[in-house]
Amino acid sequence: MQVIATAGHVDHGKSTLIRALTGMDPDRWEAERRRGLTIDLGYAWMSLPSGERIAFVDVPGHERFVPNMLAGVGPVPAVLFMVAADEGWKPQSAEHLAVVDALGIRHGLLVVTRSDLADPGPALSEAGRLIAASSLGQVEALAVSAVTGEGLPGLVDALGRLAGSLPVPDPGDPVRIWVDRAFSMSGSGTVVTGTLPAGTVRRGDELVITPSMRPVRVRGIQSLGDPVDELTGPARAALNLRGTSHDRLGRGMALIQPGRWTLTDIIDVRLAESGPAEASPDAGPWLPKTLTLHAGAARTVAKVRHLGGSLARLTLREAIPLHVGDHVLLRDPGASRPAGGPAALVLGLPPMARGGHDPAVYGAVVLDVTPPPLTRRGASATAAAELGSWPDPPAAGDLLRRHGLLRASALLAMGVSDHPDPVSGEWLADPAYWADLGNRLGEAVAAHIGREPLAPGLPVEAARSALGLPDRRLVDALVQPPLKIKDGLVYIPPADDAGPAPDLPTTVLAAVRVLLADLDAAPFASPDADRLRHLGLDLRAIAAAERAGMLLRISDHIVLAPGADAVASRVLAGLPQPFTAAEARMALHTTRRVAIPLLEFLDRSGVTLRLPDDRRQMVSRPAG
Ligand SMILES: Nc1nc2c(ncn2[C@@H]2O[C@H](COP(=O)(O)OP(=O)(O)O)[C@@H](O)[C@H]2O)c(=O)[nH]1
Ligand SMILES: [Mg+2]
Repeated sequence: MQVIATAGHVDHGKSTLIRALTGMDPDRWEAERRRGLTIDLGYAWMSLPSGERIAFVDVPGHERFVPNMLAGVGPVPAVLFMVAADEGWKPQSAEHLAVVDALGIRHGLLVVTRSDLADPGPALSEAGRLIAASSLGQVEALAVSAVTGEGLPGLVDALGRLAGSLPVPDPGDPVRIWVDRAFSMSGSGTVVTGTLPAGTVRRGDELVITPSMRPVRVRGIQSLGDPVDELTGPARAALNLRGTSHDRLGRGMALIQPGRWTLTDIIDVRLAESGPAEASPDAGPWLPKTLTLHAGAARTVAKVRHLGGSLARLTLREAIPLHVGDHVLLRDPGASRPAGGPAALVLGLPPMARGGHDPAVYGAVVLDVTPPPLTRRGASATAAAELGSWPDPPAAGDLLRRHGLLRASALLAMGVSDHPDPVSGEWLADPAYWADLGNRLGEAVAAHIGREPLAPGLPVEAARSALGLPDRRLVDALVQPPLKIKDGLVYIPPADDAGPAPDLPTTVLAAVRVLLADLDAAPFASPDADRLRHLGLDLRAIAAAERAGMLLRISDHIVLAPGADAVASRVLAGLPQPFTAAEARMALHTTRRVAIPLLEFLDRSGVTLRLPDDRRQMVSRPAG
């Protein structure tokens, strides 16, 4: 099945065409039929010659009912965009196209209706040109008359091609049914209908209703009028629910698969690319303080905080189930500005698409559904700089860089299932943050020894709280040599090589052991000033450690493990002679900060000779 929504200005023949295609009247209400005006969403369906079925969601074109239109179009992958031959492009043609574009809908047909009333040529070319500049791009275009029937067989063929070209979502995708109706039916109880964009729902499934997160059981499923045992999206669904009554349900709620969505009332978004008209990139898009946010069939009020560039933080009045990468739409309901006004700058459509009328509609992509609070000074700018580099949709690595640590289940609820191996249990960590935590644990243990030389070690709970970790098991996973953990204490065991312990204060000894463990993993990654300071190693302590033979001091600021100079000279002897400092740096896998003082140290030790052109050459081949 495919689900396709209509779009287009009021009275351009949308409902009439759906009636002609399906034999069903999408105008369900008596008032709609009496007035000949679609007010609410209508539903009708047909079978293509291939057997594939198409469910139509017919939307109102009148500007007063744009919220209903949005609820219909929000969850669908394709639209039938209609323009009347005798009227041409109109304000709601522009507004509906802006909506389609903001939602990022990429599939559709252009149908010029009422071709018996006027030459469809001008409407075809004007609408085709405007649509081509939207997310729909080049679409197949045809002219029809629902009155004479002309063009209808061609439209059915085109619908077949459109249906065949639509992406096929994975049947295992998480279920999120956007509710557009809820009612009670004698005999079956509570029924909700909605669009299921992807995933599979089965009879007997337990789903959760947002925003209350109350669980409900699917007692029965109907689709296009027939009972079915299971249904895979895209589809129109009517679900008979146990565990709730219809008056607690309504449009904009969603039925979601537990654990697969984040119910959130605060999100970071990227607004759609602004057109070339935007004057100053630093000023960012002009945005009202409050907008209406539409996601799927849901609608709520969003308080807007501009972060910088095209990035904004939105605080929602009601929580909505979202994934990162979801397209949402922001609308200024009160806005009616002259075309080309500031809001037009972020519309991403050429001015003509707006038909001289500014619909004040913004598209946005959700980047983070659990954004960290912006408390520190300059936090907005930092957030904008960080989010600005994220792809759409963001991946696990991006989210981890921002959050440091995340449970795999939380990431799944954000809509990201691919992730690196956990560091412990289901905890995922950003590699740089994790390495930093490991360093800080060593520092915390060394500092603890300094404060309480006689204590057997740092309690795990104290370590957890010192590092601000959410789970004690993360401390276990962070313990690396020389640290050990036993009986709930993290400690540094005495070195097991025999010989008298160097005559150093316990604090210095503990800190040096932590340093040597770093250098064991990366022999030429000399600790930086911060690391030395955090470990409590000042110049005096370093000099004492050097006298005790535990560290090799290359310069005031560069310390390595004893023997690192011999290792370096073996590596450098393997290079084509003479060699440059850059070649040495690469061979030693280190930075200029370490390579230059190390080479100077080797010069002084008579291991290398510095040539007039600044290259170096080994003086004597090492024995080993
Ligand atoms: N002559 C003619 N009139 C049409 C055609 N399609 C629709 N109409 C008329 O146009 C008016 C608006 O149609 P409707 O389907 O309600 O438009 P909607 O608001 O876009 O759903 C109605 O009076 C229809 O009878 C057509 O192909 N030819
Ligand atoms: Mg209609």
